[in-house]
Amino acid sequence: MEDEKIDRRTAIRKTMNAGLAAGAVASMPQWVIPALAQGETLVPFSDMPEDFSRGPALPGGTHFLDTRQISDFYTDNRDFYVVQHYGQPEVDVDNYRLKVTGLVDNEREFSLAELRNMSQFDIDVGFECGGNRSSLYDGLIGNANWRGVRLRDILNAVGVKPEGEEVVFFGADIGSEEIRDTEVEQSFARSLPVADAIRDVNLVALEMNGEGLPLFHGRPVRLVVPGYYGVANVKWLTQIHVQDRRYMGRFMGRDYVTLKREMIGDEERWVENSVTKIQLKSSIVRVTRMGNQHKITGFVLNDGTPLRSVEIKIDNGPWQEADLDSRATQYSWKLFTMDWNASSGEHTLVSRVTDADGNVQLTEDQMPEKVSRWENYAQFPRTITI
Ligand SMILES: Nc1nc2c(c(=O)[nH]1)N[C@H]1C(S)=C(S)[C@@H](COP(=O)(O)O)O[C@H]1N2
Ligand SMILES: [Mo]
Repeated sequence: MEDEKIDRRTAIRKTMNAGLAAGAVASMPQWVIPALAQGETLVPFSDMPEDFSRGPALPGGTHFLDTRQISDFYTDNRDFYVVQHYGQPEVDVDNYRLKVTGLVDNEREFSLAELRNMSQFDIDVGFECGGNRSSLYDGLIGNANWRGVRLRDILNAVGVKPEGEEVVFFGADIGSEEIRDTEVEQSFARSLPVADAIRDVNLVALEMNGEGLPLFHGRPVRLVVPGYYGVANVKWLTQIHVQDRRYMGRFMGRDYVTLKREMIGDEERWVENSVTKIQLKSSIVRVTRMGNQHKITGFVLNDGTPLRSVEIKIDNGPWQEADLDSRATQYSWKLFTMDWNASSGEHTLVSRVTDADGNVQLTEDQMPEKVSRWENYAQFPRTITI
């Protein structure tokens, strides 16, 4: 078991470094985003300060990726973005228990050993914070291989009662919230309707890219809900509770709530929605140069709906189809590239993604009127001087 773990870790590391490994070309997938090749340079965007750098992830802090540096399909665990709202609790791993309570046939607790002994499943999942945005050059983002127990297997092991409607996931982190004039201690928590919770891709994750979950990412256990914004992926998961009504805690009912203007029948109204499924989005993050040849790289995130195309427009030219990374899977991020014979001067580059249902990524002008900071998925034009 330990050996198997190390093998997996090495295998994932190997793919992470594939761009650097000389002899590995034959066994590589058709196309892999390489790290900077010899003689290749990063071309600075002119819409971004040159010294836009970020330090390493630090205890308690927020960390974002410098998206210009994205060069691997899997984000290194030490560089995966970090966001949390009530600090980073150190869960006692030896005495860890995942409690499952509420409208179930058998309330019970799972130790880490018990979780490890259940059937394990792994899946590539990329996500961004619901508050990711162009002023951060989309840095609150990452893509990893997650491994653990299917949430469905845990729910089946306890038996959800027919009157169970909603599954609530509580983290070990606790913060103080003021509601009107009353201070209350609340755990970070999110919920899913039972019908969404039993999707077979939802994971109670124990590992990230072949290693036990790092502290910053929820050690020892976190929820991963593929196709959803980061906020759904409850870190430091300690309790799952089934109830017969909607859960209305801060991160479902008040915060991570998008407020936008919509037509409700024939009335224009301000409407709230919880931040849940990732909206169709693409973004250009990197331009490299090798000799006279330029290459544009970007990412796509969405809710897992298959894609029809990713296109790039340069200045006022036509939309041209980009190449998708062949390692992309349904819920991973999808990196794309396009070769570009750039002329010298100032250029504007923008990407747009279209899904198989015909939804086209919106321009900033087409976005709904929105006053909240969440769900920023408009096309993002970048400027660059060649
Ligand atoms: N327990 C707990 N889980 C949490 C949070 C939190 O504050 N506490 N923040 C959420 C938010 S808003 C995001 S964007 C993701 C970030 O996950 P990461 O730090 O592993 O990238 O974790 C989610 N899970
Ligand atoms: Mo977030």
